[in-house]
Amino acid sequence: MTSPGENLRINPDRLWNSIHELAEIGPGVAGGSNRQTLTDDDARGRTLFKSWCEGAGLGMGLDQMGTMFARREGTDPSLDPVYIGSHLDTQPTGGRYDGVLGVLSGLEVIRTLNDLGIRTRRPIVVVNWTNEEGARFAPAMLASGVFAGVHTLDYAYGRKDGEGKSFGDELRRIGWVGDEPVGARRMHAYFEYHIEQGPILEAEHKQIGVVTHGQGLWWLEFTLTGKEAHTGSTPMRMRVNAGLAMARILEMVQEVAMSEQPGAVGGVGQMRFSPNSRNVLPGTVVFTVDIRSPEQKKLDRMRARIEAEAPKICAALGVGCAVEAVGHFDPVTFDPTLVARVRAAAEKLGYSHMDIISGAGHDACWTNKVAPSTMIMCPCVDGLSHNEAEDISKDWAAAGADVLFHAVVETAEIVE
Ligand code: HGY
Ligand code: MN
Ligand code: MN
Repeated sequence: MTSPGENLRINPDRLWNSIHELAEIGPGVAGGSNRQTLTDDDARGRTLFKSWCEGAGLGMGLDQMGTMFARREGTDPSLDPVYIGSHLDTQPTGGRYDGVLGVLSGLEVIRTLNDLGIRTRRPIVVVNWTNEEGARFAPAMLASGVFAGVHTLDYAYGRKDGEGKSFGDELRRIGWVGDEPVGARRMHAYFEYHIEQGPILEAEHKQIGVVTHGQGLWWLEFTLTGKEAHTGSTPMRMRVNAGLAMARILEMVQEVAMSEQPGAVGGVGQMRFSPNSRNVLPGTVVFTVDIRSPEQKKLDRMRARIEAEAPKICAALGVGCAVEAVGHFDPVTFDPTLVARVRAAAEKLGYSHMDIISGAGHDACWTNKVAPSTMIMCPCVDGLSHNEAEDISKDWAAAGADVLFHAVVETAEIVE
């Protein structure tokens, strides 16, 4: 298999400029991004990405979940393509690089191949997966989950946001529903390049993360039922306090995660009080517990303990307790052959690297169920992500994109 010469590199300025041009669409309030899935800003970002892909000579496919597939032909169109993907949707207070770096680095690989006039046997496809974040519509990685056969299309279309709008209606509203059946495509290999979203690579002074595994995850949505009452005139002994129950459950989740160290995390990022009035004890409290571990046994043990303890906490306060798993994937082992190819590319290019486990979930966690998949990571400043202050350097961005270029082109097989 011919490898691209080690002198071949992507164009860092073009990649960097594309990232920051896209960041103008759906800007946050503090320099980051708020381009939530299926919003008008998401639609505008899709349109810009499509225009760039067409400018690079790519044909655009669109499936029924709105996932975008930009294809560069190979010399043998009968061969299964090599895919490069990630996501363009962001958190409400997200950074400029989460997801975007991977999709636009995929486009940069194509642009560089075009510049160099390199042809590959296999087609190469760049993917923008719909709703990776799961911020507006749970669960995360929804479109790649349907693609991998984990969720049905009906389930996905029925997911609702905090205002009761459904995924299907919103996808139709922004005009990005495709005809292509979801999951019909066959992938020879899938690569995802992403910021680490954690502190390890920066602390270890490594430019490249060779991702061997991904943490598993449970999202447990609790609905606690208390009694709405006046916060001033209701005696403490008469209260049915769902807010207090939530606080005690959060404390218990912290204790469960700490008891499983190292290699376990647990916390809550979202909660809703109803009626959410400052002088009314909540009748209902809804919140999602997010627990993760690279070890299946730890992950399952944490879930079991939390689901056993929470009802006891609620019962002691007379609070009703219901729980629903609204997101899950098992710990992931990425394809060893592709992992080795990423590591070899980093070595060939002279970039410092280390093996790493992905702390965050990614679409690669689902594609890994249907095709050989792996990931590449670059450091991020202070390990910060899902925060508008998320930051990386251009050099970090470019190094990972170079490794992506070499690993993908080698897998797609250069035609002399
Ligand atoms: O939740 C995650 O790990 C990803 O950011 N969707
Ligand atoms: Mn992401
Ligand atoms: Mn994210």
